Amino acid sequence: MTSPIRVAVTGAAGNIGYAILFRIANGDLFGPDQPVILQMLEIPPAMKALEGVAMELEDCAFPLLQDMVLTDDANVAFKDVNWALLIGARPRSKGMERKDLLGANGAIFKPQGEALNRHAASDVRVLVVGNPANTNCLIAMRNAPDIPPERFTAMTRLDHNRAISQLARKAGVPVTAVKKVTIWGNHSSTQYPDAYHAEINGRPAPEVINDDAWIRETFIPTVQKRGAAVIEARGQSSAASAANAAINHVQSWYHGTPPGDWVSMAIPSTGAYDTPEGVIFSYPVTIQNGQYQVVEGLSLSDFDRAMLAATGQELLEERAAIEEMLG
Ligand code: NAX
Repeated sequence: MTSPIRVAVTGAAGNIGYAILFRIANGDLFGPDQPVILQMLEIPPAMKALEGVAMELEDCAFPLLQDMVLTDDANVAFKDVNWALLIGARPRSKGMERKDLLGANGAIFKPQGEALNRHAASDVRVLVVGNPANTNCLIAMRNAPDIPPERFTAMTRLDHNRAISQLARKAGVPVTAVKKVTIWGNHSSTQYPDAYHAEINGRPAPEVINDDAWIRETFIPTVQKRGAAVIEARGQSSAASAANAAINHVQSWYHGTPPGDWVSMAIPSTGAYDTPEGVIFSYPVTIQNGQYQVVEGLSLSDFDRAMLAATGQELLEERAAIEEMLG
């Protein structure tokens, strides 16, 4: 039998955890022939809830779920893991400044980076979902010096999927007609959802949409603020769509991207398109054989450049706020 892939999920008893674990156990990441072992990390007060989630996983009798580990110790959760989905994070509480939020999360992602460095399998790949995702990812990466930095990524796939849906709806086409959408920069409201390099039914999206004011005044802010709009409507932050995007991110990394399209991934900055070095920046990437590559040769307008500069600047400011945690 194929040997199992070990997947760590942190924040496993949280909302996204509850939406993602069943899909992983069902085989959504690696296909119907690949067994998995779930290694679930929580904080002590959430261990009882995690036991309940594990009972439900057991009650599904998933054929591919070979084993489960439930723990509040990152050293146990990351033992021999091939994939680490870092979802658990400290939410912003009332009156908390951004610097305090960054610091509180640094206190989570520094030790998790160290534990990954000590215990993960040599092929480990990491996806950070917990916010502020890019900077949390930077902290984990910098505290795991023995793991190649390119194995650390943060999630902008939810924003990417949101952008596809908005463009499809505006153009009156199925989502499958929309390709080459990009989310640039930070997973925050400074992100740049780029419709200018996208295609709809093989034609440039701006030509098909033919409404530049809509792109600038409706599309971009709608995607940037969609998370807040979901909270406003649902009373809770995006969970099933975030879990779905995390599944998509890993699927793309594992299986590759199809010809004629790309995906958005926040990765260690390559400096491409004049982006700042030393941060985790979201780019358009194509993926083959588990290796991603930033799409080259896109011509950027002054508007594109200004948007990239703004989100890059925010990432530099976030980094400055947690500099002492960078190992
Ligand atoms: P929840 O508050 O429902 O769950 C978080 C879970 O993490 C809790 O069960 C908590 O006990 C656990 N946790 C906290 N500290 C931990 C630690 N040190 N080790 C292990 N577990 C720990 O939040 P949920 O809705 O699941 O969201 C999780 C994170 O995803 C949040 O930071 C959220 O902001 C972020 N998101 C990121 C998105 C993205 O696109 N990158 C989109 C969705 C989501 O907002």
